[in-house]
Amino acid sequence: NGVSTEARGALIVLEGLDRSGKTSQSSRLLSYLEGLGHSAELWRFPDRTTSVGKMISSYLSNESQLDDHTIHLLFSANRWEKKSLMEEKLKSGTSLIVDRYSYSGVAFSSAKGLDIDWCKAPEIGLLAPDLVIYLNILPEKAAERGGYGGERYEKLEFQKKVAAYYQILRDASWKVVDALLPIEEIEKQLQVAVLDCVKACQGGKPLSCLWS
Ligand code: Z5A
Repeated sequence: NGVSTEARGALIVLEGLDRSGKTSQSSRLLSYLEGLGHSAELWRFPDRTTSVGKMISSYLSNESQLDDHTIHLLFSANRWEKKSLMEEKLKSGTSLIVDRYSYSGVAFSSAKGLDIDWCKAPEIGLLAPDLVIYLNILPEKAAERGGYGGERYEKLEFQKKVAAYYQILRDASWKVVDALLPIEEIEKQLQVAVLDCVKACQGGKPLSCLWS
C-alpha cells in the first residue's frame, strides 16, 4: 500500500570506566558505519550543551555542589530530554553510537551509596540499547592512561566501586571487550558486533525500553 517500511537504526552504547577508551572507539565506529554507507551519529551523555547539561558540567568540574540524589536525577533528565529525538533518529534509519548512558547513571550513583533500585527507577522507559559494549579495564590500569584530570569522579578508589556496580548491571545485551588490547584490535572486535547489531535492527528487531 506504499507505506514505508524503512529499516530502523541501532542504538549502540559504549560503557566503561573513565579512560577505558570509549571516546576513541566510538569515533572509530562512526567512521566504520559511515564508510559502509550507513546513516549514523555519535552521541554522548552527559550532553553538556543543554541547560540541564550545563548544570551537570559545572557539578563535574567542582564549580557547584549538589545533593547526590539531585545530580542523579539531572543526569537522568539529560537523557529524557533527548529521548524523543533519539527515537525519531532510530525510526528514520539512523544508528546512534552513544558514549555513556543509563548504566553510567546507575553505576556512578550507586557507587556513592545510593540504593541501586532507586537509581534505576528514573531510567525506566528510556530506550533500551540494542547493544552495550563494555570496555573492561582494571581501575589501576585506566588510571595509568595519562592520569586522571580534575573532575569529580576521577579517583581510583571511587572507580573501583563503579566497576563493581557495572558488573551487577551486566545483562544479555552486553558485549564485554578487553580494553587493554591495542586500539586497532578492539576496533576490529567492535566492528563485527556492531555490524551484526545493525543488521538485526534492519531485519525488524523491535525497539524496547529499559529495564527489561
Ligand atoms: N556520569 C554519571 O555520573 N552519571 C551519568 O548518568 C553519566 C555520566 C552519563 C562524565 O564523563 C562523568 O560523568 C563520568 C561519569 C559520570 N565520570 N567519570 N569518571 P565523560 O564522559 O565526560 O568523561 P569520561 O567518560 O571519563 O571520558 P574519558 O576520560 O574521555 O574516557 P574514555 O572516553 O573512556 O577514553 P578515551 O578518551 O578514548 O581514552 C583515554 C586515553 O587512553 C587516551 O589517551 C587514549 O588515547 C588512550 N587509549 C584508548 N584506548 C586505548 C587502548 N586500547 N590502549 C592504549 N591506550 C588507549
